[in-house]
Amino acid sequence: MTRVLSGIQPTGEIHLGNYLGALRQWTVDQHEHDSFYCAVDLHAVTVPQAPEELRSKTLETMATLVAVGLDPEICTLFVQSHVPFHTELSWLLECTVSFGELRRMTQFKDKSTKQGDAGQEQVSAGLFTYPALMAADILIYDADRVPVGDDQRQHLELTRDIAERFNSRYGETLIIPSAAIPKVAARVMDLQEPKNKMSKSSESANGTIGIFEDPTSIAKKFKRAVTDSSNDVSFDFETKPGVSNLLSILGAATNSEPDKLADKYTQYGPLKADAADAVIEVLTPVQQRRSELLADPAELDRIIARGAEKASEVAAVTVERAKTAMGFLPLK
Ligand code: ATP
Ligand code: LTN
Repeated sequence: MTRVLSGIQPTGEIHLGNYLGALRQWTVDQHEHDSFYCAVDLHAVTVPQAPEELRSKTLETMATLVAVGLDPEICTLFVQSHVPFHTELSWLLECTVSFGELRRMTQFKDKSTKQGDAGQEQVSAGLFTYPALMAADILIYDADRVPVGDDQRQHLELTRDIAERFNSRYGETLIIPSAAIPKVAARVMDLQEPKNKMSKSSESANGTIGIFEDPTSIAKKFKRAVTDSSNDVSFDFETKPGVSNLLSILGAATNSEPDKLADKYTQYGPLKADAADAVIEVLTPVQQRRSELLADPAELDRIIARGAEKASEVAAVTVERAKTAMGFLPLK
């Protein structure tokens, strides 16, 4: 059976981009493949996090994963730091990937440049080696398929390169994974700055739709969404990024093709209203489920503990295999 692994950072508010680009694919995959999904708290601390906030966000993220429809009886849901084998494999992979490869990662370039010239020297070494830990997350479960949004394409390519290099140095040990990127809404853009991706760490509150936002606020944000100068409705991200983003969101929420939807509209107003309605319809049941879940914290604790146990059983075996291949002395 195909193995699936993916992760989400327990930081900020989970937004519509996370949902349409990643989480929705996870809920489908769980029924077709042996699936592992985690809150990647070790990735979150590559930038400073307040301890209390990290704890509460990690719990909330796990509640959200269940609320979007991931069933802990069908897939394995866990918190990354509960499975310490990830960091062990990560070190082996840090010694397999090169400095030059890590330096070329656009996510590192973007996040370190955001700190400004003086700040760049101060970014954590963890932010730089982040892709080796991500490769470990994937390779440790022998994952064949990794459902992610388009922004993770480059990290997936690097994961494949790392695995291939490891195998050619030490013999066939790791499975080479593929990225599974959705056809529609793989990169949901900010509603206010449609040239930037909707992001948890964005400062544009009006451009980001939280998946637990109330319907009135969602409708207001769509109404105010930045569109483009000419008035026609067509699907072309180059020349009409704002309108194309709305068409993609509507397409993803209603399972239709954005370019065909464009033919139905002659004005921006009705397109904005329909996109808002479709998003509210998709998110309402998710919002209801999360409220029920947060009312029963013991159940969530049980899910998290069971997930750590199931994930550790698989991860322990892969780390041993990798260590043996590299020549580490077995403990007898
Ligand atoms: P940040 O921007 O602060 O790094 P993020 O919003 O990218 O955070 P992550 O936890 O890093 O959130 O991503 C979780 C998943 O959501 C990943 O698979 C990622 O590719 C996907 N994703 C994130 N943003 C978008 C987006 N705007 N459109 C589609 N998919 C997205
Ligand atoms: N780097 C990803 C989060 C992430 C991930 C993973 C995704 C960490 N480990 C393993 C898929 C598989 C991000 O920033 N969205």
